[in-house]
Amino acid sequence: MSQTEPDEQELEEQLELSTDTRGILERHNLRPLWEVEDDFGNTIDDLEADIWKWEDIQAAIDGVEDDVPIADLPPGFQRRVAVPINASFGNAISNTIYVGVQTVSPGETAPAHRHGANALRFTIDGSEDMKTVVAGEEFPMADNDLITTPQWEWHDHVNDSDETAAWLDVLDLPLVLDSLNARNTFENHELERQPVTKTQGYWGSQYGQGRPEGASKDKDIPGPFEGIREATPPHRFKWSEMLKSLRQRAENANPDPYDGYSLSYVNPATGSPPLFPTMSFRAQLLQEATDEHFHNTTEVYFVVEGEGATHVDGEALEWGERDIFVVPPDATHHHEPEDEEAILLGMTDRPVFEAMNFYAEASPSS
Ligand code: 1HN
Repeated sequence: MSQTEPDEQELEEQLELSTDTRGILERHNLRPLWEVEDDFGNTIDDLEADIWKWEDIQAAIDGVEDDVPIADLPPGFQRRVAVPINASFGNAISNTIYVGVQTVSPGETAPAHRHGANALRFTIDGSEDMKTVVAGEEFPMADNDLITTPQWEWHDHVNDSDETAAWLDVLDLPLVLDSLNARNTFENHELERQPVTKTQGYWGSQYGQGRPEGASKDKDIPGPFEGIREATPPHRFKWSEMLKSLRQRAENANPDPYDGYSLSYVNPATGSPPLFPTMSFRAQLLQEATDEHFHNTTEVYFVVEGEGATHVDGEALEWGERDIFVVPPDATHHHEPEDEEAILLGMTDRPVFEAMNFYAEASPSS
């Protein structure tokens, strides 16, 4: 501290409030800003980088599957899920994005419900006979398919195959429940399985080549939310097609310096990213190390294929297939595939920042 700056003691004396003023403030639950400003931003700790290895997740979901049938779960979300918990946050991998790894055994159903949080499934072990039913349509879950469960759509998961299915659930749950405090937007369906009222392919067909008038409002069940953006429809992004698009990109375009050959999933209602108003998703093909950068958003990754490392503020998170890791806000990071190539699913809360004109990004050298 320089000689000319008043010390804290002096400052507090200058700011001494009269007994009258102090009394008025206290009686009416008011506080001077300078006495509370240090409390802002302290409800959660700084998020830290972390990684969950697939072999540990696998052991956990196998154990949970052996021990607990879905039908025995207590009332609540009724999903058999192992949830990566970031020790620096407490109840999810980050303070905006939640991920979990869910299993459904052959013959089981995860019962129908709906909620205000946006969700998607990214299939880890699936098949055409493992179906998530969303808004009246069965969506087969083949490996690496991404299927949306937009807010307030009924959804249940039905395993008609003879293998246990596993997938990644991604929701904007911490944002919706912890920050927005929107806790009363959850409802169980009266039936375990919602009636299938649509033919397979219906939702995709209405948001592909042609669009009915007022498509974003064309939901069977109107939600309690008045959205200002085009609502994301239920949609299956087949991995076979996404992979083809990635390969075409690698053949014909230059890689993004930070993300490699990267395609963001589009909201089929708008034809552009983000997939949800709160979260955006990228399929990223890495063939060489990316450049370092940092930004104020949180990024969560799932390793679709390959091995490598992501360097976060000098610390290496070494990853292999199906690992899950998180890169916190403002951390300088870059990716380094180990062999020829790797593919990541990148997940970000950037749309929330962009909605507030608040997104910021830089590279350490600039
Ligand atoms: C949910 O609805 C599912 O539908 C999975 O499979 C995980 C975690 C919290 C809240 C709702 C699902 C969830 C969830």
